[in-house]
Amino acid sequence: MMKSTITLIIIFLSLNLYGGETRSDTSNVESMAAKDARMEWFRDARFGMFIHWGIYSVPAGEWNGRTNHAEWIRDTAQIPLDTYNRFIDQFNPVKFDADEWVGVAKAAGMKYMVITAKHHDGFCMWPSAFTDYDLASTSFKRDILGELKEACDKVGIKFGLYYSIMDWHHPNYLPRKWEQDRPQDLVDMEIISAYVQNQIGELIQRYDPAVLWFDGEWDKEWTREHGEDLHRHIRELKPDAVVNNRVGKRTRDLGDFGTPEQHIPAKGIPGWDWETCMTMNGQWGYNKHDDRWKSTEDLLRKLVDISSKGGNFLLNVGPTAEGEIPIQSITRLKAMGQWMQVNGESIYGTQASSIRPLVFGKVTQKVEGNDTTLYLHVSEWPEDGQLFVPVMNRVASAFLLSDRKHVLHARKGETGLTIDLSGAAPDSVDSVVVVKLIGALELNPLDQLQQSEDGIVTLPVDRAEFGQHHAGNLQIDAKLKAIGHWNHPDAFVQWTFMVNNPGRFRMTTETASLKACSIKVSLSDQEREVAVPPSGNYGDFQTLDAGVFEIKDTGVCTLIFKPVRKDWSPVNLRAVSLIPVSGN
Ligand code: FHN
Repeated sequence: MMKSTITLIIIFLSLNLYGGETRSDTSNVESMAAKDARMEWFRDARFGMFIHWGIYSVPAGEWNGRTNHAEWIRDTAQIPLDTYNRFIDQFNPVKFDADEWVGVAKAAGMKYMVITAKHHDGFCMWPSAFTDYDLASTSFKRDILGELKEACDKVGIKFGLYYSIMDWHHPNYLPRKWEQDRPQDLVDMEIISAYVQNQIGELIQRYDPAVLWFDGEWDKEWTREHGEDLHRHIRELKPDAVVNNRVGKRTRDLGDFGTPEQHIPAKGIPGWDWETCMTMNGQWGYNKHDDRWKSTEDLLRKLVDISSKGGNFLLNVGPTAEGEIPIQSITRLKAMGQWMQVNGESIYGTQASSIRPLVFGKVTQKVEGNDTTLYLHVSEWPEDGQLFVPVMNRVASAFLLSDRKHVLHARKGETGLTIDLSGAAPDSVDSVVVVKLIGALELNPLDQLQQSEDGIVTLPVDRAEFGQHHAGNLQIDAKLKAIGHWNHPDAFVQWTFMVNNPGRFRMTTETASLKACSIKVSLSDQEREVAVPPSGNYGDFQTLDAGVFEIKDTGVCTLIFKPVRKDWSPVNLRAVSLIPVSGN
């Protein structure tokens, strides 16, 4: 017999059993120092495990012959509630072993875990006092979240909970558009807001989560005010909780960190804590058919890329209904852990580096007292054994992180440091060179791209900047020595350079692409769409003449290449040249 949810909520609201005023006038403004102290572990952690697990794992992605479902299956397969609820009786994860799961995360080098306590389907993975749509209604009578929390505490991993505000089961939440059989006039977001606050209070009391990861906040009926109320409620119950930006409406001023999903912001999100969450294959929840597994190499490069931009990586696993993490996830995480064993120092507790993109790889850094340590992540071991970094500091020492006794010689030149690398790369994916600098980082002020004596301006790929934080995977393809993965039509590429001899220039570049498309080229006050004919292969480059542009004045110039959205198709790009032309 369904408990009377509405009555229960009114009771708990009046008794405030799970604490805190539902609306409090005292807004406690947290000082920057207090926030830094609260966020310190999160910023140091850099790497966590996301877990999507629920009764949606029972069908394993399959329904009526289709095999591309996952945690959204009740909606994507339009399964009526009473049919979907049969999964409750089938959910019996007898192979679930919290210590085993936490051991996988620990061995991978992960420092925190976030598991779905309640996803959009509304099913609660704990015994809740506010609904019987919960784990207590299954035949599995153990406290899954409690066992995970205990296992995390044992090994020093922070335990976090994901909670979806959107709730496809609750009678007072919006029914799905295809659910014509469900009453459409019971929607009441005040009841939902009270239900959410009561359940969050219950979760805090039962499991003391270090992170509260909200999701499903996008329906307009969940307002910013609901988010503010919930956030205030959390602060009152657990002042040190780290809360993501989806508690409200994904703004910077409500919640502690940004949550780019399935992509890495091209330039990070400066001035804000952020965390990229990503699936390991193509789905969040378990799908036994989905074999779109990212390689270990790709996952490691993503971890390094994210860390180099000052973000965290929340990497997802989708366990089976029996309670097992897929072996494909386990093998990748084990391999990542082997790299982290040797190189974790170059990830944990590091910050984004202000050094421009370098062709050999990424840079993370640590400030220790008055000095700076650079971690050069060399993914392309230079054939000439020379590693250039445009910084002007004196060097205290340089060595391989994989072998501290392997001391490296660093030469200080007019434009920066050159480190002599000897022998083969210690790691096939990412070898870390440590450079201990004296003092605060000193970038080379003349590192600006300059026009050469003969008037030519050469703009190399490793000096390109990438725009739009949701620029997808736009990046330098070190093997092709080209800008690649230019999938997102909002992503743009730009160079900033100095011109001492203005005039008229013919612009050429080298492109490789499969389909015809166009690029909008902006230079100084000119803008032009340039057709890019296909070269047939991403590795077959052809010279593209972008026409003549005039630069009227001396000073800093910016050249921007932007996709023309219509018919956009990824283009690989090599160096751009501006060659002076005489006459009109
Ligand atoms: O709809 C959810 C999805 O199922 C998954 O939980 C991701 C993970 O962050 N969040 C939402 C999609 O943005």
